[in-house]
Amino acid sequence: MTSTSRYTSMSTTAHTTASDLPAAVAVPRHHAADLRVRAWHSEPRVIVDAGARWPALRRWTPDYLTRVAGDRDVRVREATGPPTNLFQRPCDSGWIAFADYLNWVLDIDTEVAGRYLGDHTDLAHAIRLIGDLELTTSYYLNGQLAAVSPQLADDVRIPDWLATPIRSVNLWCGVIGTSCGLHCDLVPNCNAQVVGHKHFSLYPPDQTRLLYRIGGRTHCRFDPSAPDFAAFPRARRATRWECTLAPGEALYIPPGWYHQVTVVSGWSVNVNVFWERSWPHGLLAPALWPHLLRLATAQARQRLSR
Ligand SMILES: O=C(O)CCC(=O)C(=O)O
Repeated sequence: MTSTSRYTSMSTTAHTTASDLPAAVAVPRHHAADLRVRAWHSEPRVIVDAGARWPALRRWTPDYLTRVAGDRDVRVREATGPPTNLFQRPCDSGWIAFADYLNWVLDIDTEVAGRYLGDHTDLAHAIRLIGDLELTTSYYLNGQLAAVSPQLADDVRIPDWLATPIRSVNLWCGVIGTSCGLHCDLVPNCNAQVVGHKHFSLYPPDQTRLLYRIGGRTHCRFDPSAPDFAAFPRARRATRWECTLAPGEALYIPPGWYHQVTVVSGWSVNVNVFWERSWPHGLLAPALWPHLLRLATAQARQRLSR
């Protein structure tokens, strides 16, 4: 990682921004005690107190993260330009000490602190700001939490929303404007915020036709953070849901729901939990059937080859 020539002068260009999107449905907000996750039919929910008892919430300061995990090697995605849509764009990945990665993150956090007077919910502002920084290279950390650090894994509490086994628990850490790109997962997902704020644009599985999926993949070409309705006209008709998570809050994302997740604070750390799918999950969404069939075939092949 280089620490030079990251910042150059500000520039402005005319383009469509997230503020040009049609109004969205606000994801309903619940307390954990009231949450019922149903396999057949479910919708996203923000759980406002999901992380209330996580030790991570009070422990994960830069000093603590550096002390307990700073010398661990972590794998980061690396791309030229700003850190937007890092799962759709060509990326390299490489290993770096967590402390060095955190230094890069906190350096940018300091840089934006002087300029960022937003309320940490404004997606368009976050995207504009990271564009203005003109990063020549950007990075995103995403790895299995226990592999990054067993001690950090002890600081989280897995929600008991579903009876199926846990598939993976992942750590995400990035700077303002970082996003994964619009995609869906085929398994139930809880995304819990520990440090900073993240914005979620979500679309139900029945909107698939309007989102311009890439080939047979679960990623989309349409980008809600820079909506290009000339190239993707059907997307204007797509029903979008949205929410922003603050520390201690979590979002339940049912299988098949498309989501684009974007950091809207200087830096962000969050943890996501994937559960195994119980069999009815996703069956009511025909757009997912080809993916589910592929998944079932791959699993059957795996079992046969054992
Ligand atoms: O937090 C992110 O950037 C991406 C999270 C995500 O894609 C997920 O939870 O499925």
